[in-house]
Amino acid sequence: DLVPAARRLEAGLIAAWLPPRPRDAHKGDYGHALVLGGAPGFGGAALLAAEACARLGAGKVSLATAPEHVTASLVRRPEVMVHGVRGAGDLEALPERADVLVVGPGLGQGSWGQGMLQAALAASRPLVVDADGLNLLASRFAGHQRDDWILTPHPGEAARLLGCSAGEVEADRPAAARALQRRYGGVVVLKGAGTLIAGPEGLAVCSHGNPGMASGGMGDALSGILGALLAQGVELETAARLGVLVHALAADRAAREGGERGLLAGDLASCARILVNPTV
Ligand code: NPW
Ligand code: AMP
Ligand code: MG
Repeated sequence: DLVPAARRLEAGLIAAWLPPRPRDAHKGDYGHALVLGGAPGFGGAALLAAEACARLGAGKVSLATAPEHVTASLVRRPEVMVHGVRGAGDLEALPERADVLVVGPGLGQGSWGQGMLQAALAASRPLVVDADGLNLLASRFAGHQRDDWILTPHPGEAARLLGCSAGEVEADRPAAARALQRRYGGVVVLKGAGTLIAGPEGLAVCSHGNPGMASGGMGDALSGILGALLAQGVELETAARLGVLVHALAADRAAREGGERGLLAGDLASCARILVNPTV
């Protein structure tokens, strides 16, 4: 057992952790998630997050991204409400109108990304913080601690958040995950083979997933999945555990269909959808 005392995440947990959908449900019952990201050059990251979020059952999904990404995003995913924002001022009340915010995929660390993160932090909504959102929490936005966020660092981001090297993170992943959770609060997902989830209830480990996931955009899809589960009212730590499990099992399903090599983040959402509909 590589990680003693950690809860192992297995497929049987999915059905138990998903809220049922009553016959008379409407989209307002499943929350409104807002994805903030996609600085110039990184539009795909935010779109992958928004798409995964929609596929995992959020009632409504909005995307706030750089104006140059609006047309392409709408062509790919017309179900998403896409807002082109030149800066945080263009957001107006969008963050407050959402139930959950996903901030970071393709955010960049320049003034655009900083303004978006500032607005997200100020909105008093549960957050999923990933990618450049984490890099900013490790630099210009240092010192934040919250109990209503999920942070999703890969080992490189974890190292920045802890002020150590990625090698040190990898040398004792459970210790790094626990240290991140103590320092930043909320729930921390330390990604990579054998993803760890550290939260108030302790440590969980996911040994599913495969090396096909070592490709650009995979983490961005995870952040959208987590946002969708929070939007549907799943409790923070359960959402983190469930989202990691569904993301990894979706990648395993996609790899069985087409192989690991060349697996794309965009392939995950349709497989993840099947997993959150256990009767299909
Ligand atoms: P190395 O060099 O491999 O040894 P960054 P990013 C390390 C966006 N994207 N184990 C790695 O180490 C993201 O959303 C946009 C050990 C390197 O030092 C972000 O906003 C896409 N080390 C932005 O790009 C698709 C590991 O971390 C560093 C590790 C930058 O994100 C791609 C690399 O991390 C991308 O998602 C591991 N398992 N994993 C799009 N289509 O728009 C990573 N490292 O510098 O934070 O860069 O992760 O690419
Ligand atoms: P990111 O680096 O942010 O794009 O995130 C990559 C995602 O793919 C994370 O969820 C990782 O846990 C997952 N991943 C990457 N490589 C592997 C691997 N070899 N085995 C299992 N999962 C992986
Ligand atoms: Mg990433």
